[in-house]
Amino acid sequence: MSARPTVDQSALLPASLRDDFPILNGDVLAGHPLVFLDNAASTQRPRQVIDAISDVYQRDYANVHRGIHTLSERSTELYEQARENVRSFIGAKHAHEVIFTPGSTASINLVARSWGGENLRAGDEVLTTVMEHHSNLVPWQQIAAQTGAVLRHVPLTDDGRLDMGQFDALLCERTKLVAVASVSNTLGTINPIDEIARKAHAAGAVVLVDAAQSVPHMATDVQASDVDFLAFSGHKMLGPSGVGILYGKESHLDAMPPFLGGGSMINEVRLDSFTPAALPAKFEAGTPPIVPAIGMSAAVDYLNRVGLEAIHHHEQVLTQLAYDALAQIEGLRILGPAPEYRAGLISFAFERIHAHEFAQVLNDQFGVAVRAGHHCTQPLHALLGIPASTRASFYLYNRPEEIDRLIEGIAKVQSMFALKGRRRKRKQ
Ligand code: C6P
Repeated sequence: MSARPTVDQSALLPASLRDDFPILNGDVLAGHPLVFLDNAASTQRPRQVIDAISDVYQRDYANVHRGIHTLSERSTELYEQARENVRSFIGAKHAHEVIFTPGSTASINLVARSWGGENLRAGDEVLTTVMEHHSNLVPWQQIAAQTGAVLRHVPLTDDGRLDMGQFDALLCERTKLVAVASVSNTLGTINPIDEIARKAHAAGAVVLVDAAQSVPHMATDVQASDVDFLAFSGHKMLGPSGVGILYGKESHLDAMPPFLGGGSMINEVRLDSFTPAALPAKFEAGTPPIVPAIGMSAAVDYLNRVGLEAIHHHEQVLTQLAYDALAQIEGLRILGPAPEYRAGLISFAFERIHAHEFAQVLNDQFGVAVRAGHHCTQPLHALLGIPASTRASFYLYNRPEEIDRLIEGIAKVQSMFALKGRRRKRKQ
């Protein structure tokens, strides 16, 4: 089955981009070239990022902000340049509003513990949504249990978008913080962050955006969107694992207590007390993710060269192709809204085949790597009435031919399972 004729493909990025990614060209799965459609979990790295990492270790590595020797100065300079690069990438006002963390999860926990611990009282409300990743649910549950704050959840419309009527109804003077994903990692839904921030601020609430699934794929401007906090991960945007970002407005970060204590985050330590360092060091206790941050900066350079607009358009084409083809498959349920409301990922479920079994065969026999499971959105899956789903997620290096491989694989795996089912019935 070919999905291709229906969609205008002129917005696709050049296929030659793939040459930058050694893993896409070097590896073979199940005798087939690798079709990597698990980019929402983690992306692959271009040679430019791999080289940047290798170069630091070979030429410039030492701990940062500690030594006065040449290598420490060099690695400090690269580390701080990385911060400045990320600042400009997300449109932040100051480089010290960019905190390096181990990833989105760590960034959200930092805000929940530090901002939440300081600002939430019994009866205050944190408004989040039913489509959140566990990383934007559990930290709020934990701090709510400690402070007596109450969690509220914005429900979905029938087609898997945020019910903004309910958002308006739930937002009230008790709401102290709104925590929402810019893109759902399961439904693919793009949420109206600017509108949410505007309304939340009008109600006196602070806004945290879990941008793990949007920063890698579409242009971000934290000042234009007027968000208070933004969290994302390097490994989902061509960078290394082990590094992520917490963006926070200076006024919030300045007023928040340090989250972790230790080296680097202090101004002065006495035996029984300390004074915290200024931003951003206040939130970067211990040795930070030095080389991952420098690698992430190289990933930012790569994304800037290709262009976030172009990447978004490329993914829209792939998503439309996949959606049109998946929608024709009998017994397959697409989760989430129509392509115009979604980013570059599609989760789906089968009536009679478990997602894990399905994804395993798709990988082992057809070389197509997708994710199966609850994607760390168990409450959302429970609401949808399914234990798990299969997810195909796209990035700048994916091609229409790979969507064809996915669709062909699905058809074949479905007929394999149907045959197995018939045999089992005959035996009974
Ligand atoms: N989602 C997925 O397969 P970390 O693991 O800290 O880098 O990112 C956590 C996270 C937070 N928010 C959203 C919306 C996410 O999608 C993720 C990571 C991966 O969907 C791994 S569970």
